[in-house]
Amino acid sequence: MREGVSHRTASRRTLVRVATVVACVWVGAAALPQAAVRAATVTYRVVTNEIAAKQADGSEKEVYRFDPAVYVANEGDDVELHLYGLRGHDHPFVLEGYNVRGVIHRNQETVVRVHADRPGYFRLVCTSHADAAHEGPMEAYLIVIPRQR
Ligand SMILES: [Cu+2]
Repeated sequence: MREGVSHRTASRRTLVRVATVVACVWVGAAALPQAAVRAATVTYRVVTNEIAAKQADGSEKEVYRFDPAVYVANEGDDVELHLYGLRGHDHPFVLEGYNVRGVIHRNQETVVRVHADRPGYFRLVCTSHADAAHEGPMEAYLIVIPRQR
């Protein structure tokens, strides 16, 4: 019987402790800015790819691509793009909107880090292969989802 009483007491104590922890977390989360609660580091591993195909007239056509080419983040996240030069030689690039420029060299990794403080849709463009006339378009898309206010 004493065990039963003791058990009930322990349960009440446990309940009070759990309620206290939940209340602290709740109040703490409410006191922090939303970005601090949700922010994360989002990492994408990307390679430069080349697609070649023989055409009906016998000629060879090739294009360069970022692979994968869509990167999604929430506003407030830190984004890391690990860009590896798998195919092609140099790929100079610009991440529009964040005005980050760099070059991806063959067999090397270039890391782009941005704090996604601007929601929207931003192109990552290789300036050597920017359009169909230059074996492109070699472009990718950073999509930053706006924070709910
Ligand atoms: Cu390129």
